[in-house]
Amino acid sequence: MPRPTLSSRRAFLRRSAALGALATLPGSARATVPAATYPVAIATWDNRRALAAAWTVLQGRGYALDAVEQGVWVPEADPEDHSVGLGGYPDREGRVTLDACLMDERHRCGSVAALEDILHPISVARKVMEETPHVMLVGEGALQFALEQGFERTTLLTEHAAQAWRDWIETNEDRPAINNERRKALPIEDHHDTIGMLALDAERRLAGACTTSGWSFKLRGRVGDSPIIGAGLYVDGEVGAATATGHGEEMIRMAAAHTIVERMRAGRTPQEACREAVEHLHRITPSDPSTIQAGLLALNRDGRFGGFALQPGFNYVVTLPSGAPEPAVDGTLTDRLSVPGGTTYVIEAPALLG
Ligand code: SD4
Repeated sequence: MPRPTLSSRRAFLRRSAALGALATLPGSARATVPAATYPVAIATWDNRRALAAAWTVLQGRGYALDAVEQGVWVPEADPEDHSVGLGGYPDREGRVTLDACLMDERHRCGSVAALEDILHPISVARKVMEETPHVMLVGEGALQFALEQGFERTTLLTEHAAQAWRDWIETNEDRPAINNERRKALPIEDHHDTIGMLALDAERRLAGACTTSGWSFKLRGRVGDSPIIGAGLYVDGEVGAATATGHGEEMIRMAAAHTIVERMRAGRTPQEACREAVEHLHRITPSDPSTIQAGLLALNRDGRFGGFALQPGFNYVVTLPSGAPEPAVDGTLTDRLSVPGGTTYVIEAPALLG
């Protein structure tokens, strides 16, 4: 793993010195000039290995967009992760279909939905962003584009996932449209394990990525929030970034990630913005709130972050640079790990229906 460069340590010391100087100012002046912390990376759920991969890029003073892309490669390639990429649970026809998008600090974005047979949909989304005038490609067209770009076909349905699908068919003989999710408490190990990752790099550039195999045993053709810019992910380089996990239909109907970023633009902290977005969702949803989950994360351009959920059980991971004070989190800090040049915190988000 690359070590922090001298210049990044100097930059951190400069920021710390500025903070020390502020400590001598009257309280009101201190409150108006918060010190920024960066680089920072944050991801939904306990995706610590993915975050470590992203952190390696950020530690090397790399680009936030590369960090989030390479970070989410980890669960995309992990056959034990049944919500993302290889090993993801299929739709009700037994086909693994992937949704992914990314966005940079200049409103450049790319997305794929209902993509099959490609190991890293996030990288196809990046190619859509970089190589086409479009933002989103879906289904057969997305696959054709990926193959033209040199991506190889990969079988994503593992034996475990195929068995889970066969078991599901046996226990759901009427094959209801969408009913796999638990109806009451939603434990952390529930099927909603989409990875949404946000990063702020050493140059204070923001980026985000979101990738998933979506709702297990979903109707064929169903697309969730994860590849929808503004729903599952949104980045504004001058303000902040947000991402979501949970029942995508809920995030789509309220443009969750965009809502959070706009609230940060209006002056809310990331934590306040996530809470207000969940409260708004709770107010407007036509669904029974006890049957749905929304887990929201935000990161602003100062490196401040927050997370909030509708139901208890949503956790997330964040890595801050060495020397940054331990974050005062709204929620429960459940674990703390040293990583090269930083510390990763595992946080259980507060929930509206706690
Ligand atoms: C979706 N939001 O497809 C995704 C699912 C999810 O963890 O978050 N899974 O609706």
